[in-house]
Amino acid sequence: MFPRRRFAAALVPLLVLAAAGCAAPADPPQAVTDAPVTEVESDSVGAAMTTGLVSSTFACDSVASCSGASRFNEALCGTIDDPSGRTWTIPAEVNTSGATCVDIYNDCTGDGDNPDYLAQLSTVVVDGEGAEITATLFGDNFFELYVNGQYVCRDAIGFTPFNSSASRFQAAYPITYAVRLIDWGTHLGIGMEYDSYNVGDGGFIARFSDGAVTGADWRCQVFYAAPVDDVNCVGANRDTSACPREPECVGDPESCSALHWAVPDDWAAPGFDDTDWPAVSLYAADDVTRTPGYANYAELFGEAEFIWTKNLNIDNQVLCRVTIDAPASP
Ligand SMILES: [Ca+2]
Ligand SMILES: [Ca+2]
Repeated sequence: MFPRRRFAAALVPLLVLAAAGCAAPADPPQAVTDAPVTEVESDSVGAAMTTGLVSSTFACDSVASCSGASRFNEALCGTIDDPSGRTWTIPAEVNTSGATCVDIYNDCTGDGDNPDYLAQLSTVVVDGEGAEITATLFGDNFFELYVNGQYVCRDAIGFTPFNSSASRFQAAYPITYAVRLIDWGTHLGIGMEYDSYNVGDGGFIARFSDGAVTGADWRCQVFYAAPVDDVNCVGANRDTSACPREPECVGDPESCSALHWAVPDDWAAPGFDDTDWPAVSLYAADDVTRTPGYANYAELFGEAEFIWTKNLNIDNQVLCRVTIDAPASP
């Protein structure tokens, strides 16, 4: 590490002086005090850390207001630099221009229940010789769906209100599903939401018409976690479950920190090696949401279960994957 070499070099004159029987200078060598700031990075955790709010914000969702009466929170993004100078996009580098999925329920830019959603689906061709599959999806707050490495669609509402979605695509087995999941926030960079600075929770559920569902065979990994006081709460393989849901910094929220891990370019590709990602954690629906976007359509999700990492609260950008070898039902 460069700073360590600088420190070691700075010790050499001291050792020479001591060997010669001379008194060491009263002031520490300048090379120590002007050493560059080290990256706030732990070898064991592998995260970059930032503290406080993003330095700038921008709209990263096409929805700027609701026509309906539901409480609206715009999905904004922002950027923040870590001490090494690397810029991170909060809450994630989402696909801001890709097609949105079809509404099942949307009381913001829609009328609520959309009984015609099946007729409104068009097929995204991922593999021309593949099976045609319809997906039912709900994310708290946001998802992007990739099938065999190809972007298919994204959640139409990034933050709130809560909505539910459908998609249809043609894909060949084995099929790799990859989803980018975000628990959005109001106070970008410190992982909290609303005027109350609540530490919100995430959750995602999906069912596919070939019988595949979100469940125990998926893997999920975190890439943005906040709020935290200290990186040392993070265990092996980015396990943040020992980090307190409300760290001490929530008393002075803008002093809270966030942890960032770089997203691999090929994270959604079928060939990406996710064997090091943790097994998914499953959550009861009541632990995630009771909003009508899910609750009124729970039967559409069949045996699917809500998934996330081990920490539903502070893990705010989560990527999940599964590969389905064959249809689960005829
Ligand atoms: Ca949403
Ligand atoms: Ca959260």
